[in-house]
Amino acid sequence: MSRPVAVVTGASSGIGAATARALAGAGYHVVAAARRKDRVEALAEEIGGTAAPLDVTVAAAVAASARGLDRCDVLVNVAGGALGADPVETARPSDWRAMYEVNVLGVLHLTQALLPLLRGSGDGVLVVLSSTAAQVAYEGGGGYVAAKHGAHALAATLRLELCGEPVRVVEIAPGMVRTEEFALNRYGGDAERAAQVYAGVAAPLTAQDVAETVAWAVTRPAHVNIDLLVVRPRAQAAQHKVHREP
Ligand code: 8X3
Repeated sequence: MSRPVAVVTGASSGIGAATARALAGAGYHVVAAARRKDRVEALAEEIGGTAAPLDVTVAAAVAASARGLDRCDVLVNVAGGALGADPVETARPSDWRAMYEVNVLGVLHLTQALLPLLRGSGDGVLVVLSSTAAQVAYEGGGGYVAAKHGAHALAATLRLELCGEPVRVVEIAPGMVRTEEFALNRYGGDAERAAQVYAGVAAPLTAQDVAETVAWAVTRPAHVNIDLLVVRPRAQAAQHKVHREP
């Protein structure tokens, strides 16, 4: 029998790339999806998977890519991110629109394209990587918080709609994770501003920490649905409660 297939979006870096590696290590044939072709090709070669150069915000491209698959057991929606940290009063609507497109509509497009295969696998698992921003608001986080609340709502709704079918819907909500790009993208490439996010925090989570959590969740027995798993570094007790060394 062929290996089970896992599609991972956002696989060009950070949590997505780490998840692709973790699932390959767990025995999946991984389809690594992201916009940056060179990156997903290198990763696919490294892990013996398939590269899927893809923009999750383009429904037609997602559908076309899905048509090339004849099996999908696991879908992990990692593609996402934050843009800006301005208060609501002065935030850029274009940033909000872009965050909604990738964090919510991206998940919708993948879900619509792959649900038939997930269902057909007899034990499909659909994972949404949300965030602790899917649970609480914070100043300057409005657009990202709104988008991640949207991703949470999508997962919760889908779980209700699929109840009774052989598809599990898992939400993983990480708190502070230090990846090479998340904060850098949020602050438009300003490395100094990005570094402040993690200043004094002895050990934020790593992409690998989250990837291992995803791999654990999807490899539970078929009757076990990990609805929502919040994972934070020990130094972060709540969104605003972060221990920083002086
Ligand atoms: C990222 C966590 O605190 O930047 O999903 O919103 S936070």
